Amino acid sequence: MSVKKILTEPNKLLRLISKPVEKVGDEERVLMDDMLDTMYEAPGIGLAAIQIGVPKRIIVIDISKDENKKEPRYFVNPVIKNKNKEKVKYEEGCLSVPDQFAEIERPNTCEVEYLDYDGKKKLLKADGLLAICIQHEIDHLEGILFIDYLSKLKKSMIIKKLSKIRINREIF
Ligand code: GNR
Ligand code: NI
Repeated sequence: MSVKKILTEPNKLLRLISKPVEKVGDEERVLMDDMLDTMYEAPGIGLAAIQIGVPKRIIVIDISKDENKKEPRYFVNPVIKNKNKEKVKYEEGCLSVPDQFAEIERPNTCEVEYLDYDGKKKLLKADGLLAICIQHEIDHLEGILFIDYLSKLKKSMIIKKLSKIRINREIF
């Protein structure tokens, strides 16, 4: 179990399309454990493998509020089967877009088919924050960040800010 470095925009790796996992084996389980450690440490409610530089279609999520009752969820090769036509707005953030937040509109419920930690096929009906988080994480697998849904102006302002922060980090 180890905490990895989270990549931040602008980083080309975040734009890769992640590859499907052929078999959920020990290597994938070690990766999922590391992702969870990294997510809890950040802290965040979800993480896609590409955020720690691994282009595999794996995400982890824990939306539980109580720190003493962790509810980790693992999704390998997740596919959204059914999106609700009804949309909801939610103020989103992203560990790869630090300190930036924006209201994003997404379907309010969805069904997702995936393999679990043991490689077993599952179907989950999600709503509320879980539905939003699943969609945010699956976007990462396609190289999409929430800022891509904003106007060109808002998006470029955010990228400009993040680029400056990066330059400052390199100097100091
Ligand atoms: O920690 C996170 N919080 C969050 C809040 C609203 C919508 C989506 C998220 S996911 C984010 C962690 C992250 O960047 N996952 O990719
Ligand atoms: Ni994110």
